[in-house]
Amino acid sequence: MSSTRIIRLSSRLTNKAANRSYAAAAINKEKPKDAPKKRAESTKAIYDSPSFGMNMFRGLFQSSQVFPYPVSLDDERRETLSMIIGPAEKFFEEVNDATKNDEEAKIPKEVLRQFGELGALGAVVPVEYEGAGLNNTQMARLAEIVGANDLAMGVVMGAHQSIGYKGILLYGNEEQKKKYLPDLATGRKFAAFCLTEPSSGSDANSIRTRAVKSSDGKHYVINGGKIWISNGGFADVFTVFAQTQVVGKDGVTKDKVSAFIVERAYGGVTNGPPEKKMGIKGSNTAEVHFEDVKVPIENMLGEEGEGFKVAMNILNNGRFGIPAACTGSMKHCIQKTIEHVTTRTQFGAKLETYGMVKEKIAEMLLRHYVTESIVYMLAANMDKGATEYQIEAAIGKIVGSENAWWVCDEAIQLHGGMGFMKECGLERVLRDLRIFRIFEGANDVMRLFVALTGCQYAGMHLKELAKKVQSGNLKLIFSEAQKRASRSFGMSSGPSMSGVVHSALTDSAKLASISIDQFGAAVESLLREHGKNVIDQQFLLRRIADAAIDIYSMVAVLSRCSHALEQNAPSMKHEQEIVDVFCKQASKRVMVNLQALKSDDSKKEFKQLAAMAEAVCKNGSLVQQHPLGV
Ligand code: MYA
Repeated sequence: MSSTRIIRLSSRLTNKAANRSYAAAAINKEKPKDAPKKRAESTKAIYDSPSFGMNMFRGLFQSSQVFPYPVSLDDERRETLSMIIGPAEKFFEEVNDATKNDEEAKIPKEVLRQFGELGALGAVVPVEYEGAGLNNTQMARLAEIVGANDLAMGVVMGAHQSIGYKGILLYGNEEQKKKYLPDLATGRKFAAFCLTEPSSGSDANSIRTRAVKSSDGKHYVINGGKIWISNGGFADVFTVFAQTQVVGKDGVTKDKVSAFIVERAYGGVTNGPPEKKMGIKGSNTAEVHFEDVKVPIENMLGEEGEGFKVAMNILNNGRFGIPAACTGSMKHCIQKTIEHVTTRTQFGAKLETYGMVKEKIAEMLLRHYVTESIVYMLAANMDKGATEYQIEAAIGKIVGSENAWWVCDEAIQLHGGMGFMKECGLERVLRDLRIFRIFEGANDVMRLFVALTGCQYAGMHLKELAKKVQSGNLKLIFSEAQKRASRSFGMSSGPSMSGVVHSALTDSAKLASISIDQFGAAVESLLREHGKNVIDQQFLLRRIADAAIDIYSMVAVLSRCSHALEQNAPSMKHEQEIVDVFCKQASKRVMVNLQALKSDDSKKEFKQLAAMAEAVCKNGSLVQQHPLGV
């Protein structure tokens, strides 16, 4: 995280003037549709987020976005979706050849054209701009099909619409939408998202590409280079982020990122050759260079100097596509595994009969169920107008990409030698999946983002609590003292989920409740112990993030399974078993992670780990002597 973030965060955690809303509210400028009431008693009101993810950092169970399980499909949308699923699956069976795309490292134009005819390149673009008019839930289902068949195609699709022209949808004015969306939504033109630079990967704010306003004020001149741009070799329209000189309220001129719509046709836009990659080879990845590119002033996207927030919000908004595609990919791997273990005989019995095989298959099912539950919860919340889902989207990205990697890896393992052969098809999926833990926000950085965003929010509320306690609010003092006392005597059962979770899941819900409560307490003591320095405690932040991921996952599956039980779904018993086991496992992991935050043993271990890493970095290579001495 950048030093500006450290300063900002520390001031929020410690300064008197720290009472302000956080990221998403600031990004969206207008009050979010789901914004809850501000606290009346405070003059500088603290913001109460509607997000479950934010509130778990306070040990609270904010249920509005998670219970009942949100589904955003009316009859009409359900029907449209079933009309899309068939042709999309047929397209992958009959038109697209994922193996050939991988071998030839390209997807033929004609195949992309036919993909566009399905509406898949303008999925969430309103019909008035020639898009398919799907909502995020429908789009997620489509992404699932794409992910099950060809992740490289998913990347072309995602780079084009989830991020490439998403800025025009989210921030474009009417003129910009009318001018660009119809061609992009139909695939007559392609888009790319140009953020990353040689010196700026995870640290997205540090880009060097520069846009200078012309003296007549009619255009900007852009110079700079971007790397690893998906669709960069053939895109016609680029969302480009560049530093601009902005005069602040204090009259001081500063570099701030702005976003622009840039057409290749302007001239001065060139690209490098396609990158040679480990996976997603069918997709095109290339450098894109901008040399004295004259961009009309009306092509600025959003406000001048607000480009970083534009970029972050595009990424937040598009992120659910990753777990959606990964869900499909996992389904494909599980399907292949089932076919294999039910037909392959070894040591005189079918593989499916062995305990170790059963355990691996069951784990695959848990990971798939969790990811799928998060994807559709997230997509439905976005459809319902939620604007605060950045923690949930980051968690979805981490969970989807890591679970899919694990599932595919174990699918290969269960296939034995066959899995390692090209012919089986799983090695391509594994190669394709590897990048999903890296791009659109590396999972390590996403973990820090989850932990710090949540801590920042909890920190603001803690400060307010302290103020109220100091002012002698007796009722509050009493209830807080009671809460802390029952926690310290191990008597707290956490926020109740009864009434929202189905009664058949009561035991699992209790585990989730206790986890939320203990998590809130752990975040509080972490903030009290480290204050602003929590930002430097990455060993601890990682464990906070992992606990947060498990807690959100538990709540997502509890909600989905409650929905299935209420509907008397034929699969409800099976789902209940998944949830029972998952919550047992996840809550144990939460406790282990929280324990590690405070135990002296862990502190010692973290110090040792840091020392080891520092030693090899200082040495420039491994430190230990070879066992043979030569
Ligand atoms: S595209 C490139 C992807 N790159 C990244 O994702 C970059 C990752 N880095 C970051 O996200 C940021 O730099 C981090 C913060 C998080 C590290 N939501 O001082 P700050 C606010 C809302 O912390 P930094 C690619 O890979 C923050 O609160 N707000 O900033 C293509 C603060 O607000 P305020 C956020 O330390 C792959 C301000 O911004 C967020 O510099 C192709 C400054 O924050 C956020 N997330 O960095 C994929 N972050 O000023 C193809 C920060 O109000 C698609 N803030 O205090 C594949 C899809 C496949 C399937 C699809 C099928 C359809």
